[in-house]
Amino acid sequence: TNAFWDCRLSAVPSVVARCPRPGVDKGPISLVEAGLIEQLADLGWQVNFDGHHQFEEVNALADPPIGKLKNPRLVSRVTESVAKVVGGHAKNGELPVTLGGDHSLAMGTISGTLEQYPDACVVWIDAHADINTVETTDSGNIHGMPVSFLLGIGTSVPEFAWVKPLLKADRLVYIGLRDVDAGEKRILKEHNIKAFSMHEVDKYGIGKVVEMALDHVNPKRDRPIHLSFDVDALDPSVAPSTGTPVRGGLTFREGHYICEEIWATGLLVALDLMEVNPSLADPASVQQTVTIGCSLVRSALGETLL
Ligand code: 5AB
Ligand code: MN
Ligand code: MN
Ligand code: MN
Repeated sequence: TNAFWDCRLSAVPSVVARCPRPGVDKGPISLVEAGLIEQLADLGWQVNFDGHHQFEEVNALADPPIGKLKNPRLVSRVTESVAKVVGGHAKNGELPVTLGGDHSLAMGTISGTLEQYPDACVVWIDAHADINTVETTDSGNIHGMPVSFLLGIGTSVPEFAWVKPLLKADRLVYIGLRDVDAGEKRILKEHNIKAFSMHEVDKYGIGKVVEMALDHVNPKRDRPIHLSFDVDALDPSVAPSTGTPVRGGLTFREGHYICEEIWATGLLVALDLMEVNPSLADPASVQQTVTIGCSLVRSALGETLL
């Protein structure tokens, strides 16, 4: 079973200069400081901590926007190096856990996973679809775009030529959406991408939604799973310290249930826990968010209630 795998915990920060919310790079290390590595060791994992990647040298690059895209060179360099690190760990049979940080990092983590497991599917838990293209993005924030790069849709940006379109639209499923831009809605329809918004969570309950999501991307339950969990999928009352909170999100239990069910498949090969930003909120809210970040990771890595 997966329980014997090594766990390579790869804490990768975000792109400090990229967004108007500079603190997101402190997210990863705060989970480690809160004891995540010891907690995973208690679950039986042998954890190798890659360290806190700072990418200062890349931060010093002159990086004017390309079109609307903010800090494109920095994001490209960082995510490309993350792709190599994650791909390398996957190749060793380790299970890479990437703590972010900006969700643009998923361009790297998912590229790394698909390089090693070409038939893997992606379960994307988020308030947002993160599927804007060069054409549709309004903010120019690349954390709102990684999925389009992975799918190879929209005009390609030479700076991101390293990203191969390895993800197929039918290998991707979303849960938790509630703040999807108009252009993104068009893309989801056009490419027939399966998404369970909070409306479906309300209607069917989280148990049925996770089952339907897995039936879509993994009907025979034989494909490796990459779980990319944006903490803003949770309701801001549950996880307040994040850059783009949206009300009406998943409860504490719904978030953990998703992680527990993915673990129970025995198919998890990579995990991202993204967008924890301890610089955004009062100390109690930060502590609450970091604690929940740790418990989501534990649930995805085999912690059970009984
Ligand atoms: B996150 C927005 N769609 O493109 C955009 O937190 C928000 O990784 C993106 O999900 C949110 O800027 C990105 C308005
Ligand atoms: Mn989000
Ligand atoms: Mn996201
Ligand atoms: Mn966010």
